[in-house]
Amino acid sequence: MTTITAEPSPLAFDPARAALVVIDMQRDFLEPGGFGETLGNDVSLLAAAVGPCQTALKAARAAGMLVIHTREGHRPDLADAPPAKVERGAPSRRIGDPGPMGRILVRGEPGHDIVDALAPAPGEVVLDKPGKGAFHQTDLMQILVNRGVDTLFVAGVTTEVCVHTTIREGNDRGFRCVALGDACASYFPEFHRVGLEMIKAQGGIFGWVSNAAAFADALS
Ligand code: C5J
Repeated sequence: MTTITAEPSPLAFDPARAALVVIDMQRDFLEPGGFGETLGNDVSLLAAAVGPCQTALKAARAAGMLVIHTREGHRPDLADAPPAKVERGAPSRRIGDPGPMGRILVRGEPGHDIVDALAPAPGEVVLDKPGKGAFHQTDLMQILVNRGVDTLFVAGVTTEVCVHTTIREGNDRGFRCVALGDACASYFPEFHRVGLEMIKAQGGIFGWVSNAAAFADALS
């Protein structure tokens, strides 16, 4: 067992029963020309999470912890993309439309890849998900049960969308969920700040908030 400094309280955990889940650090969200930019966002705001994600990945790999990378995206025929998602809003390009990094948010396209700086290592789980939450329509629960995982450290983008949804899903499924705050980012700095506040409020209503350096310290 080891203990991580976190809010609202320190958390003791067994690294052998924990996983690092890195959410959607894909070119489609972090680089110009992808899904994030089609929605009118300044994608450069997400770059702040890359260094802390590298710190967390290095620590988890050194500790032999289960590492899971997720990717949000859809089948090329969009059969798994709800029309309510595809038709929403007024993006410059819709899901499935061609863009400079291939078709927007479609599996197998360059934009769907994880950014080079955070490329999965051999043997790490890469989990494709059609929704915002990593448990929705994926085999994540089975993977975690098979490994006896009880604690999730969650990093990635965006804080208030896919990170939040995954932490809420994980909490309801009985996992202790810890957001590594500086390893998460949002197109909306205020949403990032408040998103982290929401997790740890009320005694940790659905989890804990820590940071990448504290995660590395706990594993050293
Ligand atoms: C969004 C995500 N923001 N990965 N996806 O649409 O948070």
